[in-house]
Amino acid sequence: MAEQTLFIVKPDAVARKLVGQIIARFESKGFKILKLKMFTFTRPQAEEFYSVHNTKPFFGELVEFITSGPVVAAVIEGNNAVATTRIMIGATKSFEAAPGSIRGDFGLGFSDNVIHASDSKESFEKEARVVFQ
Ligand code: FUP
Repeated sequence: MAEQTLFIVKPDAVARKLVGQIIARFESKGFKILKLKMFTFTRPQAEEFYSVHNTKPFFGELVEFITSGPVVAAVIEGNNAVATTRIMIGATKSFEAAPGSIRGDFGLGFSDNVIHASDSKESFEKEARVVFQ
């Protein structure tokens, strides 16, 4: 069943010129790109985007990192989009992510872990609102 989700190519991956390769994976998989935007998170926007983590000890580091440079955000559509995209991005700790996943193939970091993707329909709706207004 067609479903939508959102991913964000994070500042580390944009700086490393991985945007094209990462978007290509979603196109190759069969997803349709509905929205695409390059921008730099403002601090309030980042705090809202990551509000679910605002009591966690790593919140400051997370906001610092995601505001550190431009990102590329996309809304994509396809079968089982939320769960399939989470499989494609791999485990949160890039250094433990399986080879073949985006984090597994392109990253070694933890907060600087190449890509974000919504983890539920509710997260998608909130994140798409924060990023695309
Ligand atoms: P994910 O959904 O895989 O991006 O992971 P989480 O929602 O658990 O974490 C959100 C972001 O916080 C991740 F990009 C990694 C970062 N993070 C840290 O930097 N330190 C931690 O201890 C936990 C998460």
